[in-house]
Amino acid sequence: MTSITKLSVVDELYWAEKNAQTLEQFANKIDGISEREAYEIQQLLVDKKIEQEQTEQIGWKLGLTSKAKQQMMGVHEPSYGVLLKNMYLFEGGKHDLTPYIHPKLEPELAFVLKKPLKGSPSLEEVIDAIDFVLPAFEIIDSRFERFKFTLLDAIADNSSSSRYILGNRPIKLDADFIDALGVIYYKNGEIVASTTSGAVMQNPLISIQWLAQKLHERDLHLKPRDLILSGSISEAIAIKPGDFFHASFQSLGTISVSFTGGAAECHSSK
Ligand code: OOG
Ligand code: MG
Repeated sequence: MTSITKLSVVDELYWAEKNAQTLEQFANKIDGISEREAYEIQQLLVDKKIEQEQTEQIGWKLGLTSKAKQQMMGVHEPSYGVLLKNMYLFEGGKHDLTPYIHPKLEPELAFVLKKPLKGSPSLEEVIDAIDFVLPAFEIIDSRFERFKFTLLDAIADNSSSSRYILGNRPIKLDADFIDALGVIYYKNGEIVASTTSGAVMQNPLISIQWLAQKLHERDLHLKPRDLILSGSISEAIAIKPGDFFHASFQSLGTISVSFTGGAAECHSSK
């Protein structure tokens, strides 16, 4: 794939997000794209956003780390994407859905590092590098029609990332319990999922370990103060105007958010 083609894919993805429009899957248009090239497209897209939106990288997100999510999307492997500062939304706030295409909300655990993680770290090294943990929500909003994509499409699309919401009570990591937190996820007061944090690769710390290894393949590494969303603990739930979501994470506390306005429908394709 030439750099010109990569840049035209980046332009399409950027256009789709800015105009809340969907694209056809790239796999139907571009043959033989490798995982490495898909991450190169992701990086070019992130570079464009940082420049155009005057923002900066704050960390990373993992996607497709739970069996529920892999089955939902028909893929067998996780992916990762970049989190930018301007993707942050206030916890407890009411947010307008106008900028989104077909947003979905996921309960996640967020980790903040105090040390770098380079190469292929052991789980002990991952634990030692974590400063604190927070409950979180991620809004994902694929730029592809009907939220249908291949793993490579999703990687190019920065792993469907859109916004993140963080709980306001940072807690020191208790590594013995981080894979066994009961998580109850509610939409408009009704339970939509009741699960445990171990749904994320058996243990969310394993997803951080996986991320460190994958970044190492590209000569990148995790840095102190990086924020990491370790992947959805349950299925992603479609967000509609008027919805109120909250999730409880046992000893980590609860998080809530509500939404107003906006069509939040799948707009027509380019
Ligand atoms: C890819 C991103 C999924 C997660 O936490 O599993 C994700 C997608 O399903 O659109 O963020
Ligand atoms: Mg997610």
